[in-house]
Amino acid sequence: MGAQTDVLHMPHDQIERIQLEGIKKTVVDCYENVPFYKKSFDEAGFNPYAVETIDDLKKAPFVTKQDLRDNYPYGMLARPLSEVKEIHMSSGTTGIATVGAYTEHDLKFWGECFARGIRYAGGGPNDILHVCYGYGLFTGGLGAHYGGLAAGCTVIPMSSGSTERQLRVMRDMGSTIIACTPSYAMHLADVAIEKGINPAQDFKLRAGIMGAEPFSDSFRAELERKLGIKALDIYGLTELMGPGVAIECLEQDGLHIAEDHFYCEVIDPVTGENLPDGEWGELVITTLDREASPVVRYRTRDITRILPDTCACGVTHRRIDRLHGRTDDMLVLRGVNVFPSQVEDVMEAFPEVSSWYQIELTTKNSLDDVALKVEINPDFDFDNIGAIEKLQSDIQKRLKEQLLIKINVRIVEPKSIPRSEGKAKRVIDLRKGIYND
Ligand code: DLL
Repeated sequence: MGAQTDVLHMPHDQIERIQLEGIKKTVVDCYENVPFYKKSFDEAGFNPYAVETIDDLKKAPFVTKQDLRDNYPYGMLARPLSEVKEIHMSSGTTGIATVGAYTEHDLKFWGECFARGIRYAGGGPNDILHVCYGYGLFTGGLGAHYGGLAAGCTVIPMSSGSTERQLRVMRDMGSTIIACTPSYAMHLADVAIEKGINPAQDFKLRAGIMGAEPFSDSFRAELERKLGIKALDIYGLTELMGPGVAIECLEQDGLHIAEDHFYCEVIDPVTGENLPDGEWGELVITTLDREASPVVRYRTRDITRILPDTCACGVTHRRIDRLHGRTDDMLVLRGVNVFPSQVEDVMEAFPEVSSWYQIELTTKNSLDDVALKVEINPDFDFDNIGAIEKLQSDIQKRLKEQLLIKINVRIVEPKSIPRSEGKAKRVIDLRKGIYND
């Protein structure tokens, strides 16, 4: 067993000891080196030198994305710039970026965390990792790249886009593991099939490390079938580290948190109270050994739960459930709360439609108007107007029954919803005149 393997299988009380040490170090580091934390800890009456148990962390105030934005560009750094070797950024709808900075140590453990996903998939030096996450400020491309190197793979740094070239390289080079967003993977599979290729047979792919956006179980099953792979879900975010904060193993029963680097809590998003394991709420994360961008109790807005049982694979690190969406993805439509994933769940019951959909929100007579465009499956006849109309009304009825709101359903032709090379745009909110991302 190598050092990485040991860490993954160590008894949980040993992991907790590492976590307590990491928490103690991080809160003091933040207090002493980041003026924002000095102020916020003092205001909340939180004494970083008095942390004696993991539970003491719960006395620390939360940090939000807005706090990070307010301190753009370098205000949250805990190390001098001379020690920062790489910077990533994400920009949300407001355009103000959040910054994730990395020292050499931070980059090293990032790669090791992503590499765990490759190892969970049974991968290693004999694998060819085809990275088609975007390279650049987005953390997907380089995170997967460092992971591939750390796992000893041969890495093909494709970045996203140029779909036909991706397919050619994948076939010629014999890529075995693919790393990209699930929606782009589906697009790759569909284009391949259209060109008469059967990726499950003609390619050597056997695993995918996919994340950056939510994808339903049925979407995953379709992807696995079309590409002939096991698709493992990977979670991460620019503010914390990029991909690798938590990753699924082959059990596909929740994502193992890299618990030697991150401490996770789940809170009630409204009251901020901690929730017991097993209950759904907002994920809050504290870094344990991040040097350049340490974060204490970061409110991710991502909705999940900590799975209470242990995993059959033998890895002892606790797991979060697959993400259902974000608190800010929640649509409030005529007073009813709806997540796009709930709409997706309803559609799973209709084999006539594909996984490609888009929700469009507009305002009509001062009221929210919700339209759902969903592509017909290429196997079904789009020209049979009677059948299409019946299908539209059946889906509409089911949505009304299950979500209690009226959604105007329109079945559209295959490939009429724009494909994305990165994260899919599932919701277009014309009420605000901007794209939701
Ligand atoms: O999406 C990092 C990443 C790259 C993760 C590649 C996985 C693979 P951001 O662009 O900062 O970073 O977006 C972070 O994306 O807060 C979640 O809302 C969402 N997200 C990330 N991974 C998943 C996932 C990257 N596996 C935001 N399932 C997060 C669902 C995910 N949502």
